[in-house]
Amino acid sequence: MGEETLRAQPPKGMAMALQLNTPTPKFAVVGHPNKGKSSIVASLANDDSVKISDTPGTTTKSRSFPFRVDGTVVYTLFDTPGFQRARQVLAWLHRQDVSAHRRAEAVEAFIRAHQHDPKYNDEVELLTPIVQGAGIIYVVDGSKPYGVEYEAEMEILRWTGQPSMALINRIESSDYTQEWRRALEQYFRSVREYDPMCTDPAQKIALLETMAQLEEAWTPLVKRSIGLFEHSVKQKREESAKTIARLMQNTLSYVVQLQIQNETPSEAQEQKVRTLYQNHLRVLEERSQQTIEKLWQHKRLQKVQEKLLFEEIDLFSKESESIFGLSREEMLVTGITGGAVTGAGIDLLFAGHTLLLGGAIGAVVGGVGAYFGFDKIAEVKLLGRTLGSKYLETGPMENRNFPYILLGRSLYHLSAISRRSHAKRGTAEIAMDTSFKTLWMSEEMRKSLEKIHTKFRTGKALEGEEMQRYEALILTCIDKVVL
Ligand SMILES: Nc1nc2c(ncn2[C@@H]2O[C@H](COP(=O)(O)OP(=O)(O)O)[C@@H](O)[C@H]2O)c(=O)[nH]1
Ligand SMILES: [Mg+2]
Repeated sequence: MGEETLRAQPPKGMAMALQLNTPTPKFAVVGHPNKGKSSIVASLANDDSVKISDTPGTTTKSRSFPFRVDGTVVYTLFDTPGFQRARQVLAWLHRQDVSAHRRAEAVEAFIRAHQHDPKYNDEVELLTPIVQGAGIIYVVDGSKPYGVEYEAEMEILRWTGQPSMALINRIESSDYTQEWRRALEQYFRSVREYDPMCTDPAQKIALLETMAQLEEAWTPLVKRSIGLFEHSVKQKREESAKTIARLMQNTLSYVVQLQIQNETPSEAQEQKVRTLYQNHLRVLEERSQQTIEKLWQHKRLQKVQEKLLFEEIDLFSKESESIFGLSREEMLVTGITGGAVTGAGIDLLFAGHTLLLGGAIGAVVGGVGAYFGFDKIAEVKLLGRTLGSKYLETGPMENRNFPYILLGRSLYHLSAISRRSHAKRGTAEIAMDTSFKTLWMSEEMRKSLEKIHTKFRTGKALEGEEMQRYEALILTCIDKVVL
């Protein structure tokens, strides 16, 4: 047994009472090497620290993953090494020549006899949590044909006498589910399909329902975990809405000042205040994304997100617009109908039409940045103060399109995070297409949002009730983009 198996996780408060009365349900996820056992544990435990690898034999120790909802341990999963010598183990068991009612004892005897035998390390590791009371979740790859070599594994599991079920995980696209079903149903009362890469809560809930039925004593706790899980999904959405609403308010109302000594600001000073402004908005967006990743329990992702996932959609990069998927015309329309037409707005509208005709507009309006309006996100103003100090100031955000770009990016990020399975490793390519916007942005929604964005632009904070209304609007958008 790995050290971590013994690492007690003290339950808190209400959880304590529950745990004292009923044993915490435990499930050992077992099977052949490289069939997705660790992936299933990661998905069921909402834990992206589970070791998942293409190399068979990566897991050599059983490791426990307590699944907590709001600090309450509702069940514990064991990730285990795969069977290596199932046939020899079964032969050993047969040699014990015991009758059916003593088979579980024979398995225990096997573990005792081979505790320190490296040859049977993996079998000892995987059987230990089972003989200590864990239910069995036997995992197979339904994209590979069934074979008799699995029968020794299933037979050993049957000898333990523990409640058990089988999961068919299709790693590749070929489909041998039917033949697997016929074989598995001979050994297991319930056989289900499960895809650890899919994050639809409905799939997980259906599996939990089956797990709840495995053992009567576990039913209330596992059922409770379903309730808590559903509640936590709702809570994550609400917290995400609050986080995004706060980001919007903080970004759109942000103002930065730079004190200067000279009478007329230099080009460099103006550039500096612009850079300060933009960098701060980037930091705000980054922090908001980190908050959301943490909320959705992507601990690992947090550290690598810049490099792996999101560098393509840097807030002020030219790619932002195309990734967000607003056409140039649509962006301009958003800006124009959003409120009074500003000078910059008219310029943009003009520039936009020209460019849409395919002219070399760069030379006329000063580059793509100007065209998209990002150079005019906020005017740099010179403010005089008493006693001769002068300030360069920029903010709040004037660009009418910007809020929708930022909101779109936030929703897209959230959608990607909520769909990212905890079993997923490595880089994911994410590319927003134009259809994304249509999921959450209707004309009605835009109008409601615009009323509030207009207030943000004045730089004042919203009253509590107004902010709640804004959060509710964002939650409506979230419900449309999150599974
Ligand atoms: N595409 C895909 N890959 C999977 C799936 N399940 C597992 N894998 C991959 O298969 C490999 C082995 O998975 P792992 O969970 O480590 O298997 P284990 O050895 O049984 O624990 C890893 O590269 C996983 O990313 C699946 O449902 N779909
Ligand atoms: Mg593994």
